[in-house]
Amino acid sequence: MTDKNTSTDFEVVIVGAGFAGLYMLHKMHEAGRTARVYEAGSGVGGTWYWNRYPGARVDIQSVEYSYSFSEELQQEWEWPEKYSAQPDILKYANHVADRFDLRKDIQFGTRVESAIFDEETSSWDVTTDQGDSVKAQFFVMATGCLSAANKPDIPGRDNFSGDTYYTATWPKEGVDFTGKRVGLIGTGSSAVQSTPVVAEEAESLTVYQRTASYSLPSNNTPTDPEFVAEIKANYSDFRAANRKMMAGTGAQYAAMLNDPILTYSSEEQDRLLEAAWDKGGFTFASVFPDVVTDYDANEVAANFARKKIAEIVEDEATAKLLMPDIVIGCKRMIIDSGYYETFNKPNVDLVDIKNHPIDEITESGIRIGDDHREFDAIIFATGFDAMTGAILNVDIRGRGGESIRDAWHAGPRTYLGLTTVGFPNMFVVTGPGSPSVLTNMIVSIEQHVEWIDECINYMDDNEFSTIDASLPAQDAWVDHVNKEAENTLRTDPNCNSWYLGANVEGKTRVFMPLAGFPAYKKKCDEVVAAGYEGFSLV
Ligand code: N01
Repeated sequence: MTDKNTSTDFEVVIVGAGFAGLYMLHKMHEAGRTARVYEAGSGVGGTWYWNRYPGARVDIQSVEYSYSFSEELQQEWEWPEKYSAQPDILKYANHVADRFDLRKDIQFGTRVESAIFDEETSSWDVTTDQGDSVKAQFFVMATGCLSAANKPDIPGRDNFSGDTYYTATWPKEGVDFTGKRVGLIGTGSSAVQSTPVVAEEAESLTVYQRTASYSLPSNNTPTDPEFVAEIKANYSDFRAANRKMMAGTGAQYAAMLNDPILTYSSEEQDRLLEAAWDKGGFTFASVFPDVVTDYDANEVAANFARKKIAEIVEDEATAKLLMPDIVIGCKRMIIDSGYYETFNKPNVDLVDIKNHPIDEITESGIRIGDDHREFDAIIFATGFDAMTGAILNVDIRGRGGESIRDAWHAGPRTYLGLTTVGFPNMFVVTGPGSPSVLTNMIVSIEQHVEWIDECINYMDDNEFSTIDASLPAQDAWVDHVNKEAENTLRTDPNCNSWYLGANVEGKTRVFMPLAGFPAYKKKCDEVVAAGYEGFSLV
């Protein structure tokens, strides 16, 4: 099929059918454009398609972690729980795909292998592992920030004769750990969510911890019908209020935002932190504005969290090991359902590997020095090559055949987190240099998709065929993102977060997202109002 206007096969090729790809496709349908989505999985849902590990659930309440673009959709959909579990979120993604008739333009089971910019025609030549070779004027990477699994090369990894699982690519049919001895590597969100569920089933569970994490109780509940009715009565106001928040979420708790923590007496600090802890979820993380900017303030909140661990975990030595020694909030906070309590179970054990990494994975288990433990299954909850991994996994070449891998060799460089110089007509949804993972992802996805859609319409209306960011604009933007990061404790040298790429061996250490949704959105709107300032349009 050849598009009638541009002699390309499609006006837009979109990579990924997660929440970003689905909405991008919907906007293209609304605008009457020809579009094709390529999706490696056999279904929609992106992160919620792949991350089917036991206990997977969202950490932002579902009335917020859902699309706002359709009033009918947000009115009709019912979430069973405050923080929905992965199967319910996947159900929602499938509902959206059907309701907006999206499947007809999604090719499943297809991984995009390369995208080469053709300077003659100002379009992209895209190839896939299924033998497709198509041309499109616009190329949109909707590949998600946390989609390329990090599979650390621990010696002997492939020698294990038992079952090996990665939380980021969990088997569709599920796994039954009943009667099994399980080793679990990692203590990030995926590990913290799966630990209590695996511990319920398994004969024994041994958790290998390199860095202790701060985890907050979700206090998840079944949906409160009164609360939801109240929101649905004024859903657009509720969404608008959240968009005004730094992270695009949490307006409901804005009243709890207080003065700097250090201005309170220690009794008051305790009382306020206790109240935030009891409310559950990210309330605790956002209750004081200075916790992510001031070391002394941070230590107050961190000590409170450590005290909570000591209260919950009965074995003193285990409690001590579980107490994090890093800045609170420098890594993404975790929301759990009974994580620390799990270490009170007789079949659960914690092995600290901070000072002595795993020596090898053997045929039958994991060895650290003389300590060899045998397992029937090993779970790698080892996270992702975040923000850039999925982009760099595709062989993308822009002007002059320049590879994006070369362009980003010292860390990602973007203008607005949406585009990168030398790669015209290519957009990244929630790319590095945008608020993305520091926000409710759906809020950021909607804002990016709408910006891209508006940009393409503008190009059409004004008969532009090519858009590219300018180098000075991009350089200034990268400087801005770096400066903003330096103003927080998230770049603390002792904190090896995936925000910094520090969880992946050999990856350049650079803070990739940009905090502050409202200011970012304002900037994007100003760029448009000024006739796409910082871009060259041809
Ligand atoms: O990954 P992580 P994740 N040897 O990178 C350890 C989102 N998410 O999948 O901290 C031993 O946080 C690593 O140790 P260290 C959310 O944004 C959301 O858990 O690097 N250990 C760490 O403990 C989250 O932040 C939800 O020292 C090794 C763990 O593996 C993001 O995804 C649920 C190792 C990886 O933790 C990533 O979370 C799940 C090695 N060689 C995920 N390599 C929600 O709640 C790594 N580790 C919505």
